[in-house]
Amino acid sequence: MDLNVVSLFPEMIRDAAAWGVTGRALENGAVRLECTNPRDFTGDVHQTVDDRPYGGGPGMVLKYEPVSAAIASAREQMPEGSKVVFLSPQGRKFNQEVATELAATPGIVLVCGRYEGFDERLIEAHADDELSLGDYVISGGELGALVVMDAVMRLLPGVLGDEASAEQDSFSEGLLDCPHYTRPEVVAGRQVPAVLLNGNHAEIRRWRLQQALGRTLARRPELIEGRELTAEEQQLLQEYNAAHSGAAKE
Ligand code: 9D3
Repeated sequence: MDLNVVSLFPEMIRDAAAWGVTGRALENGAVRLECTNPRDFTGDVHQTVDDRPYGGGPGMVLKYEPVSAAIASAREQMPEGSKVVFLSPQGRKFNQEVATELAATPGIVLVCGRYEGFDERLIEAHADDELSLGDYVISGGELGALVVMDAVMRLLPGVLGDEASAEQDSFSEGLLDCPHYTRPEVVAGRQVPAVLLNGNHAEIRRWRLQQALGRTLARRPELIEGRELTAEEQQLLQEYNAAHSGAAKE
């Protein structure tokens, strides 16, 4: 896959993407990453990329010409069928389903805002999609682009090992994770749940599914409501609720 990030802070993108799973995807060639800086597409000595908003008010707005020229330049280097995606608080909420859609495209141009935002005509002229991370304020689109890049790259063939790709197909899809433990067996007076030590893998699977269901219903009920439960899952949830009626800490 080809990624091109249009940003006034390309180092932020390159530096963050160099780590972990995304760094490995770039190293092994599964993904090509370019950054395009609108400042390189200005014509004045001051390399002006922003200006005051028409109608007045606080803050500055990203100018049409340099950002449009940066997007056009990025597009030219991208394969046919690539998408131009703006990051902005007005976008549709990014989630795993959107990540899956984007992972099926040959390339993405991610356009990052700064200041108060883009001249609206940039979005009209260029945007195939506009994405937000969620309902909170951050200072620009770069962290949004990095989140989208990470979530999408994880879905590409050959980016994760077998272990993690198997996980994506597992029973727990769409649920919160079960609790995890590692050595030592007792720490700060707290025991690892006995079921995880007994080597009965059928029982361990049931316990993990039960924990995932119970925690999801308690913390994110909307994830359970949009889901058909099997008879086993319903029984596990009833058992869990009977055992956890009340106390958060124990
Ligand atoms: C405090 C400024 N706000 C006035 C109502 C508007 C505003 C403008 C620009 C708020 C944030 C930003 C910069 N944010 C992004 O570019 C951004 C973002 C976000 O703020 N929240 C969630 N997802 C995203 S993706 C890009």
